Amino acid sequence: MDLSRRSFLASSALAITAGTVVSRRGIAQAPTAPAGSELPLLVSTWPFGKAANDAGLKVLLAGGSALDAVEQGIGVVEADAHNASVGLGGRPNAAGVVQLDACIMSGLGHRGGSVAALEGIRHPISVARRVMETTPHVMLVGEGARMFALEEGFESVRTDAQDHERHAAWHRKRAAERKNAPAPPGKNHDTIALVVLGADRQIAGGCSTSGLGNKLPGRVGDSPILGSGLYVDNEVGAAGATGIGENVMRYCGSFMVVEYMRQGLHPQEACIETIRRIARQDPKGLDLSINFVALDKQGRYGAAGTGQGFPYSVTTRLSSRVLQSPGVNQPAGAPAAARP
Ligand code: SD4
Repeated sequence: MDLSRRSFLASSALAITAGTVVSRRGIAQAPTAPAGSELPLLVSTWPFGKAANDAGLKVLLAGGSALDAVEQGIGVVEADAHNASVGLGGRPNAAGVVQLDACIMSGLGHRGGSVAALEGIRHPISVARRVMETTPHVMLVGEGARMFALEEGFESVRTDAQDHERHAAWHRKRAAERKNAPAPPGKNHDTIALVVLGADRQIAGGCSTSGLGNKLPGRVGDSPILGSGLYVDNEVGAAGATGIGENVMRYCGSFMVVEYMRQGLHPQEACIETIRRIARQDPKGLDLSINFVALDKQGRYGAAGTGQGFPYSVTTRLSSRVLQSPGVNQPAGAPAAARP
């Protein structure tokens, strides 16, 4: 850690928001750990993560594993036709095709599986689990991932005729763009990253997204990359990311959060310190649009995002809530803003 714990806390300049406890000294305090009796603990990105948490909790209470909870919880969000950033209802790429990224990790055995740029399959998280459990590989991409899914019995939900028309439209658009400036990637992008600590203290996590809207065909973000969009370490904890993948994957963001927890930081402090470290080095500073959630083996949890932070969902045996993360909105070392 390049900042001592004390100087880190003293120099933290955080947006103080609902769900963040504020001490008398005005310093944002990390959420307290649920007591052991409140386990399992499920933490996920965004308010729509709550539906995943609630489904995952049911799986765990019925005797399922943390890994089952991750797969089935994320499956609920992937199946939600109204979700415009996860699953087949998600945002298409610049060619008008929805290409999905997902990964899953099991702390038990330190196993991982991943798929990227997968087309026409409803549950990429389940395909990722199948890659992990039935192949000697970790990651399959594009047409190979799709062929694997079909061989494994996943239903195809795309039509070649639709794809052909979309590609033709894309070529027409590209030709027009070459004369003008290329279209920027879409701004609207929200990924489900879900990390789970079972009552048996086993940890698992998963991540699923349609990625940035209007991305170039074949672009892969952070979400299916182990260590970037998700990382699970059964000795320490787990972390997941959402936001602009390019700003996470250049730094192995989720791995970094877990490593800060390994050094003793609370999950929330680990998320904050990761963002601050990236911002110190990155030419964009804090203009990164990145967010992390994390939990540790002791059942503590937290989250942080750039700017004003972001909403995330926390579920235990006793409650299921949407909280607001602190926002890291000033570079390290800047004078603290006036606090309430
Ligand atoms: C990506 N990280 O593909 C994903 C998108 C996302 O919130 O998380 N948006 O870059």
